[in-house]
Amino acid sequence: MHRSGFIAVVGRPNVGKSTLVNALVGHKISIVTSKPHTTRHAILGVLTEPESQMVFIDTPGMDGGTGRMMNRAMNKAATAALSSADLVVFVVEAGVWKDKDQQALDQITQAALPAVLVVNKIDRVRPKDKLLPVLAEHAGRYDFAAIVPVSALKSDNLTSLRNQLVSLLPEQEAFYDADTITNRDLSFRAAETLREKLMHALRDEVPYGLGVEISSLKEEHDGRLIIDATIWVDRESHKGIVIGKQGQLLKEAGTAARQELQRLLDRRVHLQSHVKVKRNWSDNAQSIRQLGYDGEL
Ligand SMILES: Nc1nc2c(ncn2[C@@H]2O[C@H](COP(=O)(O)OP(=O)(O)OP(=O)(O)O)[C@@H](O)[C@H]2O)c(=O)[nH]1
Ligand SMILES: [Mg+2]
Repeated sequence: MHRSGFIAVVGRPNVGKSTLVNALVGHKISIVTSKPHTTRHAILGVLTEPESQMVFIDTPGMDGGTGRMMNRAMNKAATAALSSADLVVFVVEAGVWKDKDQQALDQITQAALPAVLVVNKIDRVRPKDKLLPVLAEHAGRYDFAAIVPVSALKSDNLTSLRNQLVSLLPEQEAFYDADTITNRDLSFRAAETLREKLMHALRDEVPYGLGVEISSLKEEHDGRLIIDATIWVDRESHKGIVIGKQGQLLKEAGTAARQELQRLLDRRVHLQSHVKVKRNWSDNAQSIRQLGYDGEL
């Protein structure tokens, strides 16, 4: 008996969806930062086991989708993931319930899909018996197939979650080869890795106005990857901030990205990046497509 299917991982921004997908798949599929609105695309993470294949769809945090075109596209990507899923993993933070959690749940309710509620970040709950009333309260919110407390960060209770998810998938063949872990190519992963390091280093509104485009990616005969990245900022004043004093910030983020890509891809990487002002790119359909959007805008 073989089970497989698509599992949409949804929830409001910053609850730990990407951390969870990475931990379940056992590879870094999606970037993670402490800031909300980190994930901007639907990204597949595939976990293949002898008797199952779980295809997780990591999604941008749902927040109602108003504002700039980029933000609307992010919300559409999350909604679209629901329409192609067999099962939903709805992620919330232990002890927190915000309007945006309710809005995300409203979308799941509309889609009428089987859903597992994952109560994440339980490592922050002390003493542990504080969790019980929290879980009981969630049970009344939807007819969840299961409610599973976890810590994605500490990999706590993930085996139990994985087993419960598999049991809820249809009996069918695998969709992907056993060695496929994501649907995203090298360019996308390189751009995302650099964006993660920049987001870590930057504060205030600067991280949200960043776009990273890979202008060229070449493989040398010796296996080395030569990557050219263009970092978009949407304001002139942000350019200097991204570059940093004597180019320090950009240099450090670039080095961190290069080192991580080398580890991830197990090959030498040469990464060069420069910053370009592209006013209002996040409200421009062509620019958003250039960053890898293939869905409806
Ligand atoms: N303490 C704790 N922190 C966690 C846990 N899971 C995720 N985090 C942290 O929560 C923050 C957000 O994590 P992400 O995985 O980027 O969250 P997300 O839901 O994908 O966020 P968006 O992509 O912005 O919607 C990061 O600082 C993570 O380290 C957890 O189990 N415990
Ligand atoms: Mg994310």
